[in-house]
Amino acid sequence: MMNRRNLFQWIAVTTSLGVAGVASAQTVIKAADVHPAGYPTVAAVESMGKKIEAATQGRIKFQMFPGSVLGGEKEMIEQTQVGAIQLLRTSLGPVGPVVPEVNIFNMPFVFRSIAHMRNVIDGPIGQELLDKISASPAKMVGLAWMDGGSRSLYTKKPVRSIADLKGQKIRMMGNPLFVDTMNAMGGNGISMGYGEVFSALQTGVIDGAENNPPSLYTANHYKAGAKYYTQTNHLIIPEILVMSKAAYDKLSDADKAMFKKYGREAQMEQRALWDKAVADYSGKLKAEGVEFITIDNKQFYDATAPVRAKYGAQFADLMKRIAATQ
Ligand code: GTR
Repeated sequence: MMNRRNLFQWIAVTTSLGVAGVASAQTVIKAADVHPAGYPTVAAVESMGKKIEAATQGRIKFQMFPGSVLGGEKEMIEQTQVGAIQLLRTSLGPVGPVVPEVNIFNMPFVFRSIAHMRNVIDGPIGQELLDKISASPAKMVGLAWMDGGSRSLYTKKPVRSIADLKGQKIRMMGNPLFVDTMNAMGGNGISMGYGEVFSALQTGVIDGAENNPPSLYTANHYKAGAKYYTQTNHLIIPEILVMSKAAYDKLSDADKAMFKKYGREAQMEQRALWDKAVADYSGKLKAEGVEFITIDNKQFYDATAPVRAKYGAQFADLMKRIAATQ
């Protein structure tokens, strides 16, 4: 007769066996994002996860941890490097301090437009940068790109000319390049995590920040007083899907190829969701009383020339190739 103890042992053994009765080790992929459920990046990675679960009949399982539940991007990058997170969608901004080669895409006005950025990331230069991440000592594998649109300023006091920005404390992502960018634009760049921006706005630690409309809306920063959105479009930073090298190295060659294939599909799927999100959230922000201020951004382009010179010197050839990309 099976006593209680045996029963538990039997359950433990049968659950560790596959349906056919052979041991089947299940690989669990923990995916993480600072954005909430439903955000384009989260939705596209979830869809990638479903495809991989279906293709492997559940041998590989996905768990999505959205909304910064595993920490801010800096912390999540560290967790990905040590293998505690297997798949991370992050802005390229905070990857710069870990893999300096990617800073080429983090420079102000390096792309002429979002269409230009997309052509670059979809083409050979995009692939080269993904490969540089994988070849670097950072213990991460570059899988695919995502779209973060373009970033503009949002402030409590309106910025209608470059002079209005003078001395305003503006939160930037954690990368010295961005602090230099804001300082060159006349503001006072302050580096902090995304999750701290809301209270920093409320308490007056900062006067504003900069981001795309979906982030401004979903992170509620406009509710903390940042009601003026000045269309500087000073940064067009692609986002990235990286895998922990420890997890990637454990995959078979066929599984590695599958992650890359579905990663690329996620890149395209996110883009369609993104364009819709930018339109939808811009409308919602306006409905909430956020004023969109148009401004000639040539003055911001000119002001940031020293930043491109400082950080771009090491990427001179690449900058030429980016400029030559249609
Ligand atoms: C968003 C981006 C996030 C995060 C955030 C930030 O646009 O999608 O990955 O980097 O900006 O400003 O920290």
